[in-house]
Amino acid sequence: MEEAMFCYQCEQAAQGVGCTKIGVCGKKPDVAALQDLIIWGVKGLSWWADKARGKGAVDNEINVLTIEAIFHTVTNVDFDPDSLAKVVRRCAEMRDRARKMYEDAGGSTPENIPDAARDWQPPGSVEEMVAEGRKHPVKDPSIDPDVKSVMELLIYGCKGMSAYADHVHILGNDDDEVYAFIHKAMASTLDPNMGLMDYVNLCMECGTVNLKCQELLYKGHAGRFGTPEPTKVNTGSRAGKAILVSGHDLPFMEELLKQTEGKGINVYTHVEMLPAHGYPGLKKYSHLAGNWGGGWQDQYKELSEFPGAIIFNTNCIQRPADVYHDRLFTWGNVGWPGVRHLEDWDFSPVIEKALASDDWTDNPGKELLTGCGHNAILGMADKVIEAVKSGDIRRFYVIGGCDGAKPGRNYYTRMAEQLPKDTVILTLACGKYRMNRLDLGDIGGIPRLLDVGQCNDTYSAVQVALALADAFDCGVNDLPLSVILSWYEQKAIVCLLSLLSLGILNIKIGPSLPAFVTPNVLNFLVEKFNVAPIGEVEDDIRQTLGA
Ligand code: SF4
Ligand code: SF3
Repeated sequence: MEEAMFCYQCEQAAQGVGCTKIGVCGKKPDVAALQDLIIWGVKGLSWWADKARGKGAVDNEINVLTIEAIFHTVTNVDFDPDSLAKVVRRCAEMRDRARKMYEDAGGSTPENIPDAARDWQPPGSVEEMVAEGRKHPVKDPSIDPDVKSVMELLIYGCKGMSAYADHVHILGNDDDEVYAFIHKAMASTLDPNMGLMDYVNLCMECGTVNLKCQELLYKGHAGRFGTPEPTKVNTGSRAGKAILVSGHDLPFMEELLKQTEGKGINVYTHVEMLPAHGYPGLKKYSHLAGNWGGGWQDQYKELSEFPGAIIFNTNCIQRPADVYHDRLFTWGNVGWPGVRHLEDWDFSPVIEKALASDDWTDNPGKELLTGCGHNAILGMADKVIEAVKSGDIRRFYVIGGCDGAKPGRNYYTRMAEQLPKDTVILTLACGKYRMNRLDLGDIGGIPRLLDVGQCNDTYSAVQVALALADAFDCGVNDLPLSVILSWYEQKAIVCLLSLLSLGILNIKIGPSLPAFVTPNVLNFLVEKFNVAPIGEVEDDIRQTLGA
């Protein structure tokens, strides 16, 4: 029977192979086809943009559309066919513009223009566009499976990096190096002469450029909101009107805090917005009231308990419950059919909805610690180094990444609970919700659980590792440090590529391995980087402690 769709880009891929009827994430076949068409369109426009850049011609509108278009295809971002159809049209427009830019810069008509880069125009209706998208599926039996596997790894790395690049762009901190790489990488997937090792090398470069992108983001945030500092965040509620913000975008949070100031509305963070509380320029707003809920996969229940307006500025959105559907908004690249989308920076519809919604009650909850980025950790470097030398700290664990619905993800909670008391855990991204309510205590005043920040703060965790390696005059792989990742979507993939590009060995990945990685590619990763799937908690603790 013909498959209605095929997608295997995230950890939830059905049966560990791929979603073929409907996405486990809720993605329907029409949305899958439109996202495939967007990726095809991006490949085509990147082909010309890459050539034009070779002639010294760059266009920021093309750059920005590229990353936005790709971001629309990241897991749990855009489920709205109308919104995706608009992106398809923009891709075709920008492809023509990139071609013209190349020709205006003196480029001659190349031979063998790939189909994706030709002057294909999107049909008028969404249905016709869906039919067109089905002609450009992810599966391509004409490509060797191992080559295809690494090619998809590269595309998913670009997806993750595009999400970060979008935040960088919103902050106004863009750098052409990031756009140039994404154009080069996406164009390379149209080149029949590319071999396995060419894509492997591009994957490593993707990891390197992503660290640069995350550095731009870190510096952009710190420049605008100050350096994050350790901050306790309440997980309960305050009396009054309420808005809940989900996603990752911090300038969005600042603007919302400004627009809600003095209106009797408390603003709460959800999932990856938690680290917002650690930035001086955001926590100064007294109505930034607290953090609500656990991992994104629990939103159906937890958002149902939230009385006010709710807005998603990036992933991870899921099918909304009826009880909050009319109080839900999306912004930026996020979309859900029938949910009101805000195009710009005027948040008055959300504010009006919050004011018209029920009040919340005063009910203080447990406190979580966030804001422990490299500046905070290195601020106590002497203490940390002394604790390592004296044996009070035996080992550091980076345990983080994406959260998700699989029952096996309780591995990360049990790991945090069972690690010996002379170990310190650095956590980041939404995977932290598997452990951030545990009381793990401290070692001589150093908290045993340090929340480094959002997934993009992989950059910050890397700075800690590099500084420790420097202090102990050794390589990162010689440090008493283990990295245990949880993955779900494509941002985790690019973070993994960044760690591999630094030569970090022995990373453990769970809860399951990517469906798009073939056995041969997995063998390669094992041989070169000793990457391994997570095992039993007790065995993994014993093994990492060398006990
Ligand atoms: Fe399936 Fe994940 Fe693709 Fe959604 S994003 S369709 S869950 S593989
Ligand atoms: Fe989480 Fe969706 Fe990946 Fe920024 S919010 S990490 S899964």
